[in-house]
Amino acid sequence: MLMSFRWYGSKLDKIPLSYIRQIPGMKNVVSAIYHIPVGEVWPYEDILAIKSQIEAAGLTFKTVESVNVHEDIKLGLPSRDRYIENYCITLKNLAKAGVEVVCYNFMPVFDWTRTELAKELPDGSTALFYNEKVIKGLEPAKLVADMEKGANGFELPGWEKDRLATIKKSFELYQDVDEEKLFANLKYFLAGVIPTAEECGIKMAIHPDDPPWSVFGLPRIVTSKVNLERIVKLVDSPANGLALCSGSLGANPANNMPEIFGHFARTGRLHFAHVRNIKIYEPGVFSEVAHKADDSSLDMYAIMKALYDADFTGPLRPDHGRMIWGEEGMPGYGLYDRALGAVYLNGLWDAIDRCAKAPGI
Ligand SMILES: [Mn+2]
Repeated sequence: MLMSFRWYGSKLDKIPLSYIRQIPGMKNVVSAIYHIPVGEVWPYEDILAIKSQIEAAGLTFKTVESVNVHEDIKLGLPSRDRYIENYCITLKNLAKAGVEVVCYNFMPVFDWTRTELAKELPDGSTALFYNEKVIKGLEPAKLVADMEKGANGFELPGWEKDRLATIKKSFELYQDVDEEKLFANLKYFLAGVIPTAEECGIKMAIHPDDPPWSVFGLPRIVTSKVNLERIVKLVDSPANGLALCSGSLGANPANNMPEIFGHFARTGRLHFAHVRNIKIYEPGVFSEVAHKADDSSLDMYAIMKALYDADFTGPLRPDHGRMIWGEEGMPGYGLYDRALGAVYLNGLWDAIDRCAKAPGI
């Protein structure tokens, strides 16, 4: 696996690349072009600019998260063809710059959703928190306002202002889109982009819905192993793969994360891994916790072992971290706890590797 760290570019991210470089075992940066509106082409020069910044810091830029999918594609509107064409040009530009994996998601209207961005944990750290009961009594517009208020002045990924400006209208448009329609729209998108991805050597990686169930009555389909199997077969190509995220899919205890990671890694459809821990308090109520958490719901060792046993060589990153040691950063994306997460995962990997190669020592 290629240990990676998400970075939002020098304008949006206050963490310098030189600090990321100092995380033991850190190799690769996961980033994106943030100033181009969703649906428009990412210029090759802009991709080269961020790549050269990253490489100057001694890291590689092989993974993009995310090239967002325009809402018209998810809705299946006639204008989608233009956006799919643009998406293909962006893929070609990324491939030309050496990018190998492109992550995206297919969640209607909202990206990842939480009801609290700084829930205090028993040790005094804060973490992202989700409570389905709170969502049920909330207007979507209020959730958007709460997310913005709790973001410490950062624009949260997936919660960009232009995306949310038309939220009311978006809800109206989704009245006619159920899960089957969303599957059909995803298939149309994949049929449009996968041939280009194949041709230029890009691996497409769809991120699970977070949380992996319907929010505000909107359809969500990237939620379970059964649906993931269906998605990789919509267009049956090795370029059509997954970005599995333990903290997203794992919020539903019915999803056996080590088994799912192992299965898709073995079948060559796992292109990107997000590994983090959560604690489920009751169905639909969970918080993110440290990677090493004695009181948690996911087995980090079993996930890493499944990836190791499947010879997973793709990028892997710690996902959302807690806020610790007084750090004031973008919720979920501070330096300290994500760095601890990376080191913990590297430690597990090294130990698994050592045991496999020299058992008994
Ligand atoms: Mn993730």
